[in-house]
Amino acid sequence: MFFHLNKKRIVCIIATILLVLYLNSQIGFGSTRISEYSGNSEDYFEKSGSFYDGGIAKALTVFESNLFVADGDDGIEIFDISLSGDPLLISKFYDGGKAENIKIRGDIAYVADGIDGLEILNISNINNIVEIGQFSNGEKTYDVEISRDLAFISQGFSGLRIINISDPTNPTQINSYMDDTKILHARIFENCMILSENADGIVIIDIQDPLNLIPLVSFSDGGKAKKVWNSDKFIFVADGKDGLEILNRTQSGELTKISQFYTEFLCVDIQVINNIAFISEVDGIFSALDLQNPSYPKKIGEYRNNLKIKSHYIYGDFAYLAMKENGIVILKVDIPKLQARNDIDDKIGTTPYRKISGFSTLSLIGLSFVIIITKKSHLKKHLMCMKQK
Ligand SMILES: [Ca+2]
Ligand SMILES: [Ca+2]
Ligand SMILES: [Ca+2]
Repeated sequence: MFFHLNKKRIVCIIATILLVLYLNSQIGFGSTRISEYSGNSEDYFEKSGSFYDGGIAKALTVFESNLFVADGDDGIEIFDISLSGDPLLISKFYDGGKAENIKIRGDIAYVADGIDGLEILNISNINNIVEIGQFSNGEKTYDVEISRDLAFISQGFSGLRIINISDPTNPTQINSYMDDTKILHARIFENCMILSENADGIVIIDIQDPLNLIPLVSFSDGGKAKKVWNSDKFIFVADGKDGLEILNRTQSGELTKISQFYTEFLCVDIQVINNIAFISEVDGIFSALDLQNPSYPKKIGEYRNNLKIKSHYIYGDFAYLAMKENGIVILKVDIPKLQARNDIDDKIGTTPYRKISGFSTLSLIGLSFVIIITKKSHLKKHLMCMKQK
């Protein structure tokens, strides 16, 4: 040993280690940092309405002045949202299955309907919704994305199916993609598709030629990819316990993670609007993050209600939340005020949630302290030896 351990030094070292461990438990070292966000939810999100009549609200979308909700065992519910206050239920459609997601194109609604597969509904007369086509292969369907004459349906371990919908009365599978992972969600951007593969992260596929799908790149580093979003430069992953991850797609097409925002609960949904990321956490937190510096996302506003959130959809000045067993909640979102808050924060500087992985800064400070103590005692001993000489 290069120094002598006397009682005093041992006590000093133990005290330092304990202090470092305590401070770590407060600030990081494998745990989520306590939020320093001190804003009031009412500052930016004002609850304007809600609705519940059974079912499991899983996904929603807005078309014209109507809100379409994929409501699990209740099928599809349509609300008039042109009036302020609670949404007005104006129509329903259910014929078995479990509505997981819905997309609207013109007069047609495409429903990912669980075991019922893909259902194609004519919604031109909202009071008399009629099923005009269905693709069913006995596999559970979780999500549907539409591009040109094609529907891309996510079927969990049964992969992604590409369905020709040019004749909506006769949807036909033309191709599929499978890679032994659970595909939950798909999002189209440019000529590509990003797949959320749950525990296996995300994969980007070139879909220019739907008959020849080319996997381009994938990214996975733990977590569970539930939903993805993209901007010109970045891909955002709602990654379960890993929170929100922001990936950069380099010139060569590689994906590199540039930042991570740890959430309190599982991060289940993401949508980006005007440099603000809106994220949902499963146990009732809906937040806005400033993305002006994507390497350092900052929380600038949040809404909490302690109910489960499955997904959200921002449209105009409103956020529509699918609250699973609790129906839907509508929030009025003050986006200009959130953006103004961005600018203020840039001046005063705030600290977001941040998980410090591995050895945190404090660990390093503590370690340096221990080294200095030991070095100092070694130095002292060395000087005393020199003196004696
Ligand atoms: Ca319902
Ligand atoms: Ca059905
Ligand atoms: Ca991850």
